[in-house]
Amino acid sequence: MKSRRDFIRIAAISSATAFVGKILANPTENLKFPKTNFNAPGPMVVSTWEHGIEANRAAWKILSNGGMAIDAVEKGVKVTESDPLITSVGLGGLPDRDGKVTLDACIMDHQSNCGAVAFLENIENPISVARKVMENTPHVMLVGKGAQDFALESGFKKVNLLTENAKKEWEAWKMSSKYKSVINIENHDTIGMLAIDGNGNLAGACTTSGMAYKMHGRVGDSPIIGAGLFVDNEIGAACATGMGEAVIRIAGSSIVVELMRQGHSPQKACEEAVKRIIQKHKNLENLQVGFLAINKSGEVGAFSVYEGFNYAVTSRDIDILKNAKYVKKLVE
Ligand code: SD4
Repeated sequence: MKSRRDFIRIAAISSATAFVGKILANPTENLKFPKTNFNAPGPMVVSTWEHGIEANRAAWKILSNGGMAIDAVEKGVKVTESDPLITSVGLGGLPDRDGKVTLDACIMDHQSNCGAVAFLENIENPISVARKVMENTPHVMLVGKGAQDFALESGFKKVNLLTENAKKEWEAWKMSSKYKSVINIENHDTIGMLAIDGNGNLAGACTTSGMAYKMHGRVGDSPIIGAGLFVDNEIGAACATGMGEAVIRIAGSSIVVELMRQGHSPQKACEEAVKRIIQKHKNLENLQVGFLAINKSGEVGAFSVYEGFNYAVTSRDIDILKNAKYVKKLVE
């Protein structure tokens, strides 16, 4: 059976075009970019998968008004977290094999400040909790009950994240699964978002409900700084999507940034990291991983093991969904 992503096209989105049209109609309206002492490329935001289109628009509102990259990425991915129809992030995410929705997220700014939460239940916007960990605690990561207690103390409300739709899917999965966690190409779609603001500063955010039907307590790469996300304001930023275990094994996003530091373009850096994943795994069945990266000049790169990975790019000039290049074709 063909997956929906087999058909995903490289396309300018028509409503997106309308949006860009609005921006281009008066490109400097509301733009208050402070002067910079280097050649900043102008604000832009990139993010993983189709849900990145909507998320980018929320981020772009901030960037195009002279806001900071860190605010843009938080605001952007919250859109995806709060959308009950997206079954791989936040509210509406598919649960673990015990029927519990557990969320992972992290955020990183241009000064290498970072915060993360993992195995967090009943909180709709884990990215904002991660930001509070970054700003209001001496730590980088809080997990499980501790993360939830911190969220509640910080004013977040408890919500039921398991929607009727996700519950139905989980119940159907239970009928055939034998309680076995299996990663496949369809059951995960993290949002990773990277932004450059008008000051030329970078930030990133990554948030997910993780692999569907995972073991209770399992944490993937997405909340791990250096694996699911890495930002180095001197060089660039990268994020990962796909099988978290494989990404962690190669310290994925930090490797992409290091490859850029050594002079590779974002595209080449993503390709090298994917190659490394392929080298480290004998069995590539269902092992989808995709990387997305930007550098300080605003160049973008993306690459995945299998076809089907796509990403959204928004700047003053474009607002599009692109297909990433890949190593392997999906077979029917
Ligand atoms: C995880 N990397 O939990 C996440 C899932 C994901 O696109 O990225 N999906 O392993």
